[in-house]
Amino acid sequence: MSNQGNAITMHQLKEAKKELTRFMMKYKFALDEMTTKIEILEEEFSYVHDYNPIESISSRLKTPESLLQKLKRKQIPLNINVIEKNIKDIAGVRINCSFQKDIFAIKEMLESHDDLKVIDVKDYISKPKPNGYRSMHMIVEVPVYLSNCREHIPVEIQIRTVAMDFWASLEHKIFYKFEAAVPSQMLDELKKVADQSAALDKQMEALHNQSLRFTTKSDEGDLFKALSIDQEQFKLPNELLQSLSSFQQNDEK
Ligand code: 0O2
Repeated sequence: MSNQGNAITMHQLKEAKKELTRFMMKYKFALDEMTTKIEILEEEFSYVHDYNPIESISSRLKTPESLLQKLKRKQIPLNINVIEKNIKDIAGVRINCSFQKDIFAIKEMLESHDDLKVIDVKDYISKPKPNGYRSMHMIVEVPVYLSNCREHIPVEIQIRTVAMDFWASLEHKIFYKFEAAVPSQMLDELKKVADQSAALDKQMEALHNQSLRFTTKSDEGDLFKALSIDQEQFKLPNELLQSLSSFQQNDEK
């Protein structure tokens, strides 16, 4: 490649690629931090509570093509500092839950972490989008420790039920297929299905709440026999449990 006039040299291209890689790496580290945090919440929840509210966790880094499209759409100049200030969803985590109440519980848990800074919340559950889209969106800044500094990197967290996720992925596929020009009859149907799906979510949550009020004989029998951590069963001496209970009773007085 020539170095004359405005032509970009191979060296400049290599440097630009290096800068972009360094930039994207920070988001990957933030994603790793965030995913670990959520996996710990998930694990702790399943030990301490009766059920695990997290069905699945997935994460993604925005692809350079998708980032470029977004920059063009929003008319943001192709400059790393400007991108950093304006685009907050380069790192994204999606949490799928069983029930709507879990979404709010997870949101509150994340808000209570002092090392995270919540910079934006969009609650499309209390106020769904006109097309029927439902989900909780949070942008949180995660501290990332690099060799010579600490940076606060934004991560977009989308929290939704499995049903909301099913709807969103169908709607996304339809939108992609029709290149955004979806026939109005299909848009109406999508909205109807979103509302029906939300009603079903509510009914299933109510059923689940009813079932939590019942404890079966076998639940009670198994409860105090062993402590299970990381798929390992630790036999639970009755004496230890009894003494801990009496300590707790004294503390409560
Ligand atoms: P992708 O492929 O997920 O990266 P923003 O453009 O982010 O600054 P916006 O659009 O107000 O501002 O953000 P919002 O409302 O928080 O939505 C961001 C993301 O939520 C989208 O990301 C989608 O993933 C999802 N989303 C929002 N609305 C809809 C919807 O109506 N249908 C579906 N299926 N998903 C939606 P991106 O950047 O569009 O794409």
